[in-house]
Amino acid sequence: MTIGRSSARAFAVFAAPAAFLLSTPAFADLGRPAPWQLGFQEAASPIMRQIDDFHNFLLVLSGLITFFVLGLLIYVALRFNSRANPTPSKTSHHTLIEVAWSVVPILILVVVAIPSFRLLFAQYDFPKADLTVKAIGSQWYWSYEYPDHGDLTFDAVLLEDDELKPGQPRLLATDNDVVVPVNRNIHILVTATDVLHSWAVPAFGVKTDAVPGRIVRTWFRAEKTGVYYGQCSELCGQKHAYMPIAVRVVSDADFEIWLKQAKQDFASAPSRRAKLRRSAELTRAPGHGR
Ligand SMILES: [Cu+2]
Repeated sequence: MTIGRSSARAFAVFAAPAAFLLSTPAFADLGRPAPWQLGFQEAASPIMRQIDDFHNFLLVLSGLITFFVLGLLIYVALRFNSRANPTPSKTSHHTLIEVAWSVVPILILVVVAIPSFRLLFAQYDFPKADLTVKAIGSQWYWSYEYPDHGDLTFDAVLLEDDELKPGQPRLLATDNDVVVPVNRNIHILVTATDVLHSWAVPAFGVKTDAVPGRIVRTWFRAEKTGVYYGQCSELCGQKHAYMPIAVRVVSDADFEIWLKQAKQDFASAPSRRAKLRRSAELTRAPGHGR
């Protein structure tokens, strides 16, 4: 009776956090982290959904293995301690058990490997691009080019606290968002001008290193409109934490409107890159710092 009640309590202690981990945070806004979030951000692309499923599958599998081993340990401790079992058996080999404990882990690894490789191949199975965007990492901002649309190019720089509009998250919002159409295959060509950076947006399941002198490709298809935030995810220096990524997913019609406006705006606006470079030169001028 007491054993039944305590094991039920033990199950509740382990099952409750597991259920919480498995559930997507209902209180989170799409495309951004939430306070006290434990799991991933809500998936907004088919690949991220696959990553979620694989992660949950592994969580359940490793949970079952853990509870099985825990159960064995408890059973052995209770059943075969010196009081319960004063004259131990002298058995030292058991062929069937030895084969079983070699073969079962191999089977478990095969069961893990199959969906793992399926996911890996899906991530590198590029569907035909509807739009290509080039993301260029620099210390400490991202520049974007839209090679399908002439020489459209702009920089995306972190918004300071006093520049934030209501609803914009601190340390994630940028002055210019990367705008892409919803339900389209977007290829992102990622590179860098100075050191290693990494272009990552968790809700899309995308993270790709930006390597100077090399172009690495990744892709996503956003399934819902909204703004999705990410950060540079390769330690790139002093202000690594201050070069966020903001992707605004809009309808096809809104994308066309943005495109027309962006071509005008970014043709005439002074390059933020030039401005930043000038301010960097100022801080290096004699009399400043060292
Ligand atoms: Cu960086």
